[in-house]
Formats: sequence, C-alpha cells, structure tokens
Amino acid sequence: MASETDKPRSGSENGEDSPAPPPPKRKIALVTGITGQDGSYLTEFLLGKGYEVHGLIRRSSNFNTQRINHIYIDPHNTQKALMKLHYADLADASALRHRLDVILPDEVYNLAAQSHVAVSFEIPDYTADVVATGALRLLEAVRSHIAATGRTHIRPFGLRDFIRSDKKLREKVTHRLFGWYYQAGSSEMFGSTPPPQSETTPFHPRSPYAASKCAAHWYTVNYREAYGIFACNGILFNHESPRRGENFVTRKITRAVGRIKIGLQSKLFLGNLQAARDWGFAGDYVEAMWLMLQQEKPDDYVVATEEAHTVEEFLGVAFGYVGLNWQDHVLIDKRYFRPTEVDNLQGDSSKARKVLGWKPKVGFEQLVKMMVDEDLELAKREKVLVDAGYMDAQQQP
Ligand code: NDP
Ligand code: GDR
Repeated sequence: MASETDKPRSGSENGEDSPAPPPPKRKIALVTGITGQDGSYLTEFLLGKGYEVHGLIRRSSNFNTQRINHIYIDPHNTQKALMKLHYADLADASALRHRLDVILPDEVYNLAAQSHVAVSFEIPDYTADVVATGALRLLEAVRSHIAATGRTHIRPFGLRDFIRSDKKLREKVTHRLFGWYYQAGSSEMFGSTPPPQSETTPFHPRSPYAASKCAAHWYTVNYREAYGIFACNGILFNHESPRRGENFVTRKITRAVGRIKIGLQSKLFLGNLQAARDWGFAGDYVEAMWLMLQQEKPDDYVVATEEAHTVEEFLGVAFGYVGLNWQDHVLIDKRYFRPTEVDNLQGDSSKARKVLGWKPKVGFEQLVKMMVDEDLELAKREKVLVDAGYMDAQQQP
C-alpha cells in the first residue's frame, strides 16, 4: 500500500506544459505509528479536518493495516486519496529525513513505539532504540530538514540567525518556526509517584518502556529549547477502544467476555487485578494531540479523564454487562505480573482543559460497553468460522 515512488508535492505531476491551476492548499500531516490504535483515530480526525495525511509504516511479511483499511483509498485515485502510506522505520534515520524532504509536512505526529510495558522487560534494548532513540532520530531529522531547506515561517529570519539570537527573541519567535512536532508521551513516566499526576509531577519510571518515554520527553523539550522547534509532549493516560491491541488488559478482557458469552472460551488468565488506571477513549485523546499543535506556544500537557478504576472494576463492568460473573472465569497467572508494577495512575488534566479547551466525551462505563459490544460481534463472526470448520476455537488471541 505504500507508494513505490515518491514525488515532491510541488512541481507539475501531469506532464503537460501549461501549468495546472494550483490545487486548494491542504495542511499536510506526517504520522508515525499510523497502523496503531491512535494512528488510526488521529488519521480519521485529521482527514475530517481537511488534512492530507502521510503515514509511515514498517515493512512486515503480512499487511498490518487492518485499523486503517476502512479509510484507505487507492493512491491512483489522486483526487480522493488523501491518506498516503510510505515505508520507514524509527530505526532508520536516513529514511525519516528523506520522508520529511519529500512530503514537506506542516505537522509531525510521532506515535510509533514498542508500546507494551510488560514486553519492554523482555526486549529492553529494542524498546529503547525505538521509543527513545527513535524519537531523537525523528527530532534530528526535523531539525536538519529545517536547516537544509530553510523551511521556517519567518523570512528572511533563518535558523542560523535564530540560534544566534538572544533568549528573549528566541522565545518570541519560537512558535512561528516550522516544526510542529507532537511526541506521544505516557503516564507510565510517572510510575511510582502517587496520584494525582500533573505536568509538574516528578517522573519515576518503572519499566524500560517508561524510562525510554522519559528520554523521548526530554529530547523533545531539548529540541524545543535549543532549536526553537514547536515541539509538544502529550502526557497521555491510558486510552482504549475497540481497536486496542489484544494483549493490553482492557481489550484482553473484552475479547474474552465476547468469546465466553458466545461459548468459544471459558477461562481468562490475568495478572495483577489491583492496579488502577485512568482509562479514557482513544477517539477523544487524538483531538488533544491536534489541539496542542494549534496553540500559540509549544508546551507539554497531561491528558486524562481524572477518574481511576482497578482492573477488577473493569472486569466487573465488562462481565456484568453481558450477565456474567467474572469470578467464575478469571484465573491468576503469575506470568502476567511485571518485575516492577505501576500501581496507581490518575491524571490531573486541568491545564489541558483550561488551555486547550479539551475534555473527554466518553466515560468509563460507556467505554467498557463500547468495547464489549464490538467484541461480542467479533466473537459471533468467529463462531461462524469455528462452526464451519475454518477456525479452531482454541485459537485464542
Ligand atoms: P500501538 O502499539 O497500537 O501502535 C504502535 C505503532 O507504532 C504501530 O503503528 C506500530 O507499527 C508502530 N511501530 C512500532 N515499532 C515501530 C518502528 N520501529 N518503526 C516505525 N513504527 C513502529 O500504540 P498506541 O496507538 O496505543 O499508542 C500510540 C503511541 O502513544 C505510542 O507511542 C504509545 O507508546 C503512546 N501511548 C499510548 C497510550 C495508550 O493508552 N494507548 C498512552 C500513552 C502513550 P506496527 O503496526 O507495524 O506494529
Ligand atoms: P499499561 O497497559 O501497562 O498501563 O500501558 P496494560 O493494559 O498492559 O496494563 C494495565 C494494567 O493491567 C495489569 N494487568 C495486565 N496487563 C496486561 N497487559 N495483561 C494482563 O494479563 C494483565 N493482568 C493485569 C498490568 O499489570 C497493568 O498494571 C498502556 C500502554 O498503552 C502504554 O503504551 C501506555 O504508555 C500506557 O498504557 C499509558
């Protein structure tokens, strides 16, 4: 699905001598992690705002674009295809720089990550490479792209003058430079620091993933202060949806509820049920990402519902919704406990509410029910395949 050849967005593409009338100017967004949960919601949101969205995907032996297939339009349909996919990996600095030079985005959203906390204990080196150094590679690509192309919005005031200028002037012009960059930060950075957690709460990361996100956070702050890049950290608390990866606890539970209700499974193995999380709806949270980049000044924001629930409470609502008792089905398996746990996350998002005018629309129970509804439908479709002999019921997610 990614383009095989790239053309710069300027210049004649129709091969005719007479210049075609310029197309209406759309803002261009570049999204890493577009195939993930948030990437898919953000792309829908930006397309709704009239953006052209370019997503970076990594090569895999199978297509992994299930979450965005419904908005994909063949690129040969140039009028309608406003989402474009390109191969690139956060491990590949030259590919990132190349994509910036060709796509010339107005806004960059860095959502790509090895995003599973428990898995980061298994593959810490890789996690750091993608989550921490990957963010640094992208920031550096943005910085060097600006330096090479002079793509600042202040002319003739260039980057070199900007770097030389005094601090006061720098602060004044920062928000007008190109380089709108969003970094997907995480409440995991707070780790063991007790709630409520806000922008001023100290970080105490409890996993290689969280430590890597802290590094990415500070790289982003540093590139903002050193080079005037309009770079924002969104410190987002857990957000879920029917598109959530199936090995995160919420989706693991709602998938099991659907399958147990339909008779495809009877047990669900989980780890620590007492951990509390501030769970919101991913569709609401991508709006906050966009809002951060529309402000006069770059800054960092906590995004949260401000309500915490334990895994056990999630189980109660999810199983109860379909008339089941979770205690009849859940078994504890030690393998799902983490070497160091994050016990209690509950955000204070008053800054985002005040400055961005953002607030969540979907509440906890509505979120759980939305996920169970979708996973019941999915289980029904699976059952058809199982009954027809095309699928093994034991083939659990
Ligand atoms: P997902 O795990 O659903 O998506 C991660 C995305 O990153 C996928 O598109 C994945 O591609 C891509 N990716 C992974 N490794 C690389 C790589 N080496 N190069 C390029 N792309 C890569 O995460 P979410 O959508 O849930 O989260 C989005 C971001 O927000 C992540 O950075 C996450 O850490 C952060 N975050 C998430 C929160 C949440 O509750 N969801 C809360 C706070 C922060 P592929 O499809 O090929 O695997
Ligand atoms: P989290 O999400 O670690 O908060 O990271 P996850 O759903 O994996 O865990 C939440 C809590 O549930 C407990 N838990 C289990 N977790 C999983 N995955 N599987 C289980 O079987 C299980 N049993 C209990 C965990 O111990 C934990 O306390 C998510 C990711 O999206 C990160 O990328 C993001 O940065 C943070 O949210 C905010």
